[in-house]
Amino acid sequence: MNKNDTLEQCISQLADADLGQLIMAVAEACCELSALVQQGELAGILGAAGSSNVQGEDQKKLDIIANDVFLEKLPPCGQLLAMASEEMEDIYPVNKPSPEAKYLITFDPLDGSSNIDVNGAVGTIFSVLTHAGGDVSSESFLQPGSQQICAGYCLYSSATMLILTTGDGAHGFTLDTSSGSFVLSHPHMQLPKTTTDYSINAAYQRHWFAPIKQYIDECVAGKDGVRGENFNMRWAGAMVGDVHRIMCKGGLFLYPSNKKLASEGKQGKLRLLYEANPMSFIVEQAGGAATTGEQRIMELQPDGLHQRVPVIMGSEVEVQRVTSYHDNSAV
Ligand code: P6P
Repeated sequence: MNKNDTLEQCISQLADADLGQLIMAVAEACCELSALVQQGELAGILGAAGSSNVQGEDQKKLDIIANDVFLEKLPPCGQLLAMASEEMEDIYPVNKPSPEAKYLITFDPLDGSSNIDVNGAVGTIFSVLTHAGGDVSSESFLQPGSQQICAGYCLYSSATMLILTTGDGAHGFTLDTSSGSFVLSHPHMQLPKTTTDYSINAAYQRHWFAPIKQYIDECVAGKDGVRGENFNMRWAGAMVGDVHRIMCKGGLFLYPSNKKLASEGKQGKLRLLYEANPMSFIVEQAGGAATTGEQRIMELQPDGLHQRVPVIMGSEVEVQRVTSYHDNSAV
């Protein structure tokens, strides 16, 4: 693969013919979503849909439109057995098992949709699994993240970028709007091992458990505290925006469990199958790390399509530090 090659020119080096066809179908859906997002209100896509999803979250019009684009663009590729989405309670069967139809895809069609009405960063996150055989059910999707064969996100921001891994590095493609092709702009992305940038929603400070409170307090204390250096905080309100910044310059993304979520019976806010696992695969392929604070995210055995988990991911040294604070508090 050479910089400025198109995704079409690179795909055969990233995937076999069947997976390559599925990836190209995902890229086509992302290209269509990018055009819609760029249109904003002119396309009549802003605002609430007046409905809520399985998570009990108010849906934006574009949440539903984005989900529909994926349901339209992906099945014709022929390789999919079924789809699972943040926006759908149950799986969406596509094809019967066959030599070609062997993949399962999970996706968050529009991550960070609360940003859409304020022209903030939004994105799509997806993850591809192979089916172990037999009838397809929601149970078929409950595979550890280490079983993923492909993961990616598309960030609709000042540029539209598709970041993709099939297990041989994480590669960034920028959408050339004049040709409609994704172009290899960031081959073999690598995360710095250390960082002084962190991303967390500080409004939940009073709900944090001790390890997170200790870590953030030390960052805020800066060079006057035990860390001996100053830190900076960014919070995009969209995982794809925060994780992409970290993919480009390093950093630590934290959406930890907290006392408020625990009181609601939730282990975290972000969903394992279509947010934490794909982003963990990408970040690890770029030399970063991803844990719940206590264990590697991609080793978790999922127990439900919409399971939520705590997420600490990014520059390896800082992930290890936060994880060590959890270990110490556990003793
Ligand atoms: P909060 C978007 O709704 C999302 O799922 C992630 O993309 C983002 O990082 C997080 O939730 C934002 O959560 O609690 O800050 O609104």
